[in-house]
Amino acid sequence: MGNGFSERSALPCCLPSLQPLHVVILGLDCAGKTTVLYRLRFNEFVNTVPTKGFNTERVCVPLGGGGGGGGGQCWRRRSAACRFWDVGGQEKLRPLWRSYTRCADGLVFVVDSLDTERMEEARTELHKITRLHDNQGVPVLVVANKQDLRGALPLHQVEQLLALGELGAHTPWHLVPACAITGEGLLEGVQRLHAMIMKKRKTTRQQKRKR
Ligand code: G3D
Ligand code: MG
Repeated sequence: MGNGFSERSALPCCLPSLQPLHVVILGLDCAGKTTVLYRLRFNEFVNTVPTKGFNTERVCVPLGGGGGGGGGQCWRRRSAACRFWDVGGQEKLRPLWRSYTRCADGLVFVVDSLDTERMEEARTELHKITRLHDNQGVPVLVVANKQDLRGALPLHQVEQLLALGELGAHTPWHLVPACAITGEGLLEGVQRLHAMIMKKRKTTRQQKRKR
């Protein structure tokens, strides 16, 4: 089932004046980052071309709460405004990632679950970006994309190959299986990312109060 959010993006709880969360979508080239972005924004598959710079979209993410999550609209449904930045993943563009993640509330790291050859490269980039001083503690949603394809690695193998357990206690993460073509897994994933961001904000506030 597709899980796009555009239909709900006109909800009154997503007022334009609210500061949207700053979420950066990273990953190797061809992992499916731009497909993820447009699926989130337009609730449909959009044909992509290789990203030279970046794409950005504001998306209203429904936070559910009404159970089920499908079906008709609920005008009281909570939602969160997010500005997603999709940054080119080619090797020569990766040094630019850090300038997009500097003020990030959350990261989405997309991997091609079929591309076993480049899993190690993906792991290196993921660990490099999360270790940067500015990104310490920033929650990460890892999207194991292209699960619709035969031969896609199962979740536990993606977790192992990306060494997610070594991200460190300071980096909250969540791994979700997904298909950006249909949107499967994306809503659940982004909702988990939102929950991690809110949890982190709460603990930061509590720590500040204690000081
Ligand atoms: P990128 O932005 O990370 O570089 P893109 O990647 O979003 O441009 O996607 C790269 C290719 O992967 C595209 O195909 C796109 O349609 C495909 N793709 C993205 N997500 C999925 C998915 O979940 N399943 C499948 N089967 N394909 C996916 P082309 O053919 O245009 O190169
Ligand atoms: Mg792209």
